Amino acid sequence: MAQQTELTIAGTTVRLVQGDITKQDTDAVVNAANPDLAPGGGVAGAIHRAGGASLTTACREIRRREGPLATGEAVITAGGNLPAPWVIHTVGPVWHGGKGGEAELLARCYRSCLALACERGLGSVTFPSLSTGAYGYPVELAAPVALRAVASFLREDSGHLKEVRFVLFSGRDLALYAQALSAL
Ligand code: AR6
Repeated sequence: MAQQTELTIAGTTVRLVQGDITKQDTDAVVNAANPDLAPGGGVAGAIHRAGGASLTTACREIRRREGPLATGEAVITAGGNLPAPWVIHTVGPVWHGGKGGEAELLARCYRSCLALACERGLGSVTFPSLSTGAYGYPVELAAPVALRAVASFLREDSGHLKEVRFVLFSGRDLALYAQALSAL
């Protein structure tokens, strides 16, 4: 069966691609951050490496001023050397088996990032698959939560957003997100 990788919701195209978050040319890319906004591994490591020292310094400054970032919240910095001019940093929930409100917290991450993007008048944003790496959230459970959160946000108020992109690292993850997109 052909995979569905695109859907337009209230004038915004939701698009799924396979690739690397640091190569995306949308107005913003989203970082799967830790509460300290430190480089770390996975998406965060890659974004800090590609963004360069100015990105890491901006994160350190926010951490110093505002303390640790709470799960589900989002902050924005310039993108440094990344193709995307902005990076929206959010902290996904750590998976503890699903009874600790993980789904609601994960949905809140997507909403916080989109709200910030709209507040800044951005036209496009790329998400990675938040929480499904080091934080252990099963991707087959995270994909429908992520896509439903984005869809319900866009149906309420999509601001200037023309595109919300998801970049999936593996073909398996892409297929699971495509399945969830088809089910919307
Ligand atoms: N581009 C796109 N997707 C990627 C990339 C990349 N360059 N690298 C990894 N992925 P993770 P989390 C995928 O661990 O679970 C960090 O150390 C990866 O395969 O980056 O939210 C932070 O500092 C997985 O599917 O994020 C935090 O401590 C997904 O992106 C913690 O990990 C998310 O994996 C956050 O964990």
